[in-house]
Amino acid sequence: MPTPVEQWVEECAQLTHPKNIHWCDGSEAEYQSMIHDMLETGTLIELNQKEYPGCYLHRSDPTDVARTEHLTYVCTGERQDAGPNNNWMAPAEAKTKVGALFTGAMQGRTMYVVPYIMGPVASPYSQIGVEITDSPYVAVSMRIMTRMGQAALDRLGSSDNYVKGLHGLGDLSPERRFIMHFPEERLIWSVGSGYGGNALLGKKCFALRLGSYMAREEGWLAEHMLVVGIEEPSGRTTYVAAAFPSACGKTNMAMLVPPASQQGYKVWTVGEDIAWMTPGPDGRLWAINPEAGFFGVAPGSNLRTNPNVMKTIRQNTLFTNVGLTPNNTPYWEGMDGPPPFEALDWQGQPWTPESFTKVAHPNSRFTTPAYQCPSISPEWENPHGVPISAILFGGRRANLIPLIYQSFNWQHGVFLGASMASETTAAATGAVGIVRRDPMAMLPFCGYNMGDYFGHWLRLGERLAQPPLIFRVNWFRTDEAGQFLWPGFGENLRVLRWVLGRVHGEIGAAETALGYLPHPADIDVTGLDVTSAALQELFAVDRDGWREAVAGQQEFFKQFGERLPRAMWQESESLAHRL
Ligand code: O2Y
Ligand code: MN
Repeated sequence: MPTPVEQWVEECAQLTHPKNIHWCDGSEAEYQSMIHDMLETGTLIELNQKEYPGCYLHRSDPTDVARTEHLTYVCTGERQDAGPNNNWMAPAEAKTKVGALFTGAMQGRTMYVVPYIMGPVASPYSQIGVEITDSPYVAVSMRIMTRMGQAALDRLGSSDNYVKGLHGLGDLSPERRFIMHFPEERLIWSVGSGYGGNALLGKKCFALRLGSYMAREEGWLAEHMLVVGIEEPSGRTTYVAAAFPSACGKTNMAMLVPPASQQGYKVWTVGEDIAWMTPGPDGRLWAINPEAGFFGVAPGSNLRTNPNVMKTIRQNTLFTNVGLTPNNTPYWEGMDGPPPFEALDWQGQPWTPESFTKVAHPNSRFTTPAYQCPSISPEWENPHGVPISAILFGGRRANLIPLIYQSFNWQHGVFLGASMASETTAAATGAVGIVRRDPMAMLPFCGYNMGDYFGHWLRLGERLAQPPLIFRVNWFRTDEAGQFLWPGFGENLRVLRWVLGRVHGEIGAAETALGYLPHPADIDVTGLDVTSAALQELFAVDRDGWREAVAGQQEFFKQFGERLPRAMWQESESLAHRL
């Protein structure tokens, strides 16, 4: 009698007609054999094994270089359940449309069956997925990013409780590319892309879109958040989760290196992109990192911005769409040292520093095992997770939003997350400085109506006897000349110390219209080039600017109609009243 997963694999094979089927066991021998095959076909290029042992370069199709939100759908029975935050298609229509693209699509190719666990192998909070793919690059990437192979099959046994993901490269044409989520069936169909979030289905598709849907049904949170443990000189470690949209320094904060002035502090990385958080029996919120690797953006990474990541990626790493030096080492804009005199760009074309093109694609990536990170937390695989004492909601805002402030309570904190917005950077969109609403950094990743999502956050808070404190942060305030008012990077630890002081009831605050703001004297700026005038500005409340902002927030909220919890509207009204 076939198990449910064997039955589903057979159905997918009937649809896609692969030449053969390979069930991945996740072993080192299997990984090496797949790497060997990809070197033969040119899918991978071997990098300098002396300098980058176990590292390879992959070049994707030039039209397939990033997640494609306009081709990403949530296919619920009712359109309203996907909400205005998602593209929607009726499940039957989606199955017909995309089923046609899968029909016979794996002819002459190997179908890889990739069983995987999201979360530590033995954690009660972990979940199982199976991705079927015709891309060996996706299969080996999944081995880095998840706990992949036999352990997942052993845990699954004959159960039907897993997320199904069918992925096919198709012809890689954006015209025939679709990333479809069927949350009511715990099913993902992705065709026409071999890149990142579109193809590594455990990451954004499962851990966030389906994850958020499952989390609402089951009473937990699937969030686009890093998690760090901050150890103080006393030895006390406090865990903090933080949500930031793209290009706000999330990876850098997850691997923050305390500057020399902050001796005795240590930041431990639990996760750098996604957190699954569940109320524990003790009334605290417990977080696991569902991933086992980092799929980080390469350009801008260097020993100054993120020394930990630079050490992590020196071995066993797949690089995608970076440049290649004559010494067969990876190269990207912003890497340490002078640029090479000549190189190959991300498409394999000759490049010199005089070229007017980029050597690496702005969204070029490294896929690297988390355990290699020098700052990885000793608790990162604790099956019970880590207890979260504070949640930060951040964004990139040149004006208005103070460096940090604390919400009055959980409900007000949910409002701070729901009203989050961030300015775009050139790397992300080509347009600079446009304010985009991105509640809790989840706009592209919430797998259901965001009005209901805010309601789920509110209800979950009621179950927490010791809820985390919630803060809003903004490392990116500038003066009239466009100069940053705050140095950022490792110096952000000085701001995080205020968070720790609040968590442990050791530091005061000023009650303002926005929330609790630090007394400027409570932020240690010793040795920094931050004047007291700059500090005043970082904590000023621009009442006119805020009145305008509230009107913008309310416009955004209105699109959720009846699905918006009344409490969110009341919070915006209360803020308007206080201003
Ligand atoms: O473009 C992609 O496919 C990757 S996007 C990504 C990758 C790692 C972590 N976060 C993100 C994101 O868009 O938030
Ligand atoms: Mn992300």
